[in-house]
Amino acid sequence: MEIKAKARELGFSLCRILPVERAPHGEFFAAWLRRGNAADMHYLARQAEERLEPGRLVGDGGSTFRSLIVLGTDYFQGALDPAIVNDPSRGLIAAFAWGGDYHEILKPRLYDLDAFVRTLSGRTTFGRCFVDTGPVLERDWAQRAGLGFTGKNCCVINPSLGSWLFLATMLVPEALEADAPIDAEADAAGADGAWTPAAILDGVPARAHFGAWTVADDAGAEDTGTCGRCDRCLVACPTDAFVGPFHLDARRCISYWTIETQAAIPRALRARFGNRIFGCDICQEVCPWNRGRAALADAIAGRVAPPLLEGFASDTPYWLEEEAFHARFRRTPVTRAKRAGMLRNVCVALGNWGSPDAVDALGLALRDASPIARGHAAWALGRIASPVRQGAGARLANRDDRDIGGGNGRGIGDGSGGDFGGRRGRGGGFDPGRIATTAAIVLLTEALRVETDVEARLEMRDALARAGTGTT
Ligand code: B12
Ligand code: SF4
Ligand code: SF4
Repeated sequence: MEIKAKARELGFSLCRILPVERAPHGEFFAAWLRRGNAADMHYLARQAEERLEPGRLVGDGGSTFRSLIVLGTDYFQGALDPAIVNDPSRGLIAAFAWGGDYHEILKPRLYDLDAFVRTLSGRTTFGRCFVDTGPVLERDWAQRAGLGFTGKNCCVINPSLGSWLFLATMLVPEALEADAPIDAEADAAGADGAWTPAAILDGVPARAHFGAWTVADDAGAEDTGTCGRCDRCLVACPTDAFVGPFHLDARRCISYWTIETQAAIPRALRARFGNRIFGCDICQEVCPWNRGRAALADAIAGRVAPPLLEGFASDTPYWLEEEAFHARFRRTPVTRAKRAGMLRNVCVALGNWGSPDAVDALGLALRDASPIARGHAAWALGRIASPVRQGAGARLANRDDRDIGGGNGRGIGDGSGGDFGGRRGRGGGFDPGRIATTAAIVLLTEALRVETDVEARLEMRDALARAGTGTT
């Protein structure tokens, strides 16, 4: 069909067409919202009726939409070397954000596709194009159209391409020749026959078998995909964000906390974030459907997994200064989290790294304009200062404060050795870990004295208490 060929020419990997109807799992979405699983993503509740029934969306000139074109774009660029993934001194950015902003890249392609459909039909009004930008249940439609099957990790998985897919949709007034829709009801029954949306909301057993999905490719050839009894993604999620298969509670998801909100990250979750500073790919990385694809060229590793301290250096202060942040991340999805949000995320990763090398950087974050960032810096310093983490036990109580040099407010990487150059401790031998630990406590004490913001002050007080008692 000409439209599909055009979609491919424009760079879309998958394209299927459906008649406009009610979303197959709209009620599941509504119940998910009612349960509070959307956290603070209030925009999801807007235009609720249109989201469940795209036919309610009107085109310009009041035109009615009859067809939904569903598109998928493969964004896989290669797998990161495990040595980088597991390096706590680096911050990991989710793969979808390794390139330019996908909204900016895909929207013009969608407009071009709409222009093509217009030339075929002679239409003079515009269609409506969405890529994560409108009240459309993109995954539900992608599954219904047969772009892929719904994995237990909630992602749409194409049997050939895996789940590294951007989804997009386009509503047009033409009644186009449609593809045969996947029968969601039959699929949802599963092999055990009891996987109703209500059961999924409550959490069906992770290892239950889920039958098979027949997914058609562009040429109409059929392929079968299924999670079967696999539960790797559900088990691998470090924050236990899955209530069960197909059901994610955003309030526990790293992706939500590091991208979608500027709020304080719940303390109980922070230690589980590891070095993920923007989004999270764990539930996709472990998926067998994503195996066997090429490795990432080393050249871009520095960009997608930057050393955490790099953005604090005086010549690249992108975690600290707005201008440097925008120069570094301009036109990439990372700007969604904003500089202060990213500094917050980086502080969490630095706390999880737990290295004395991070104390200077956290000292700078402690003076940031954002109270949320300051609070998270305090938390991180508290972790580094924790005697448990340093393995120093109660010895910290007898620390030698003369180990600490004076504060000078200078950045790291400027040859000054930062605020805490430190001197040799009397008699006990040089122990950089202990010096930094003590430095962290001094920093926290100083900050607590001058801090006026309630949240950050509470965080500092607690971090100091933790440092004193050795709990993390
Ligand atoms: C809000 C949102 C989030 C939230 C909530 C995610 C979630 N699982 O609900 C957060 C911030 C956590 C998030 C994270 C991510 N997101 Co997001 N997100 C969205 C957004 C804007 C809305 C999704 C939504 O409505 N969620 C509510 C739940 C209930 O709906 P749903 O996940 O779409 O699931 C539907 C179907 O699965 C179906 N369904 C439910 N149960 C069942 C059972 C069966 C048997 C079947 C068949 C279907 C089915 O019903 C649901 C409602 O229709 C969409 C864009 C859009 N407009 O759709 C992108 C989108 C879903 N996100 C996307 C991506 C890439 C991600 C991340 C991978 C980013 C990252 N690396 O950090 C992670 C993945 C996390 C995960 N495992 O889901 C892609 C997904 C691509 C794909 N292959 O699936 C989308 C489509 C954006 C895009 N245009 O490409 N995201
Ligand atoms: S994106 Fe990460 S935190 Fe969110 S559900 Fe997947 S593994 Fe869990
Ligand atoms: S990891 Fe296993 S259960 Fe999860 S989506 Fe992939 S196949 Fe399905």
